[in-house]
Amino acid sequence: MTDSSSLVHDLLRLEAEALAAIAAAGAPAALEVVRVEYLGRQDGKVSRLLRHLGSLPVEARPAVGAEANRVKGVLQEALEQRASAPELMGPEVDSMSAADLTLPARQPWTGARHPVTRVVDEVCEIFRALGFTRVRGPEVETEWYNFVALNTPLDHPAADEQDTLYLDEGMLLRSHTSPVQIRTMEGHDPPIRVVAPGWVYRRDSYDPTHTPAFLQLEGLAVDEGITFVDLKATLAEFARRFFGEDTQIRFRPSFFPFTEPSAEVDVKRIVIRPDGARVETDWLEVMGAGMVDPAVLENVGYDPERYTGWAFGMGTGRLALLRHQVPDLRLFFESDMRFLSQLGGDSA
Ligand code: 2NM
Repeated sequence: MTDSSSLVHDLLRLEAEALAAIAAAGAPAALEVVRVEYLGRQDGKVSRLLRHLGSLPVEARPAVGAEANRVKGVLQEALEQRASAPELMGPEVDSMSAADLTLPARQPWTGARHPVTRVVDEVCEIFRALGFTRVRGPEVETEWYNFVALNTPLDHPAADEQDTLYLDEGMLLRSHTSPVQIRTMEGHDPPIRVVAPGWVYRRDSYDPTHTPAFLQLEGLAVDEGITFVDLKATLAEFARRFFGEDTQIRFRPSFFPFTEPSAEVDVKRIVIRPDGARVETDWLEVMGAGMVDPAVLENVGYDPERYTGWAFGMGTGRLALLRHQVPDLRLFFESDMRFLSQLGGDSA
């Protein structure tokens, strides 16, 4: 039969031995070896010693068990303390203490408006200064608002299922923001001066110059005595404010069902090259425009003998491409911060 005092004596000897081994461990791996040697569940020295507990008289067991638990607690505590000793914390700590605390702090993350959103806001701001109100309308539309009211018969190619995304029951995803102009004219008498930015949808490819959804921006002015001269002067002023004072515009004849006459509008810009040289760009197409067809005015209940108007429409992603000299519209959809942050921008 084992004697309880000799068991306690052995425990105290193990405790002292283990504490010395812990203090001597010079690396995390060495410390782990010490832990397993003394506190290992199966084969640790403390566990092995306690196997003799069963051969003690029953009344002697609690005191020895309590002493064993105390020793385990002391060793556990000593292991943890040693593990956090600076010389055991590894090379990360060494390089941290060598960190250059005079380096500037990292910039905290700040959000910013998307480059295309910035273009939309800028264009709206230019037109606001010229007396135009920003308006919006639904993205799910009827054939009437998207086509028929705009003098576009449903057998016109634009209304084809090849080009337009149809929903159930005669509803569709608007293919331009012109329905907003129709709704505005229905709800208000002239004078009208509005810009309508918003998402529009087409059955289109996804490539450098096309995306099946894009942020379009259309403008409309209707009043007594409005002429093509007002259209040219307004768009020329817009181009100068958006692209720069030296920007020129030109009109080329075109066709839209809702305007007559109609034009494509090109801009020619002066860009300053990195070496400081001022160079002219080619003529670049930026929008379509024209005098609102009298049939459209009639469809919203205006008297086309009394009122005339003009309208224009542009893809704002294309404007953002020109502004930042980016070659591919898809970059604006792919939310790659490495790209977006290169285009600068404010926090908003
Ligand atoms: C364009 C080009 C030309 C346009 C016409 C109208 C409305 F409603 F007044 F008839 N809204 N937008 C228009 C005219 C749009 O986009 C290329």
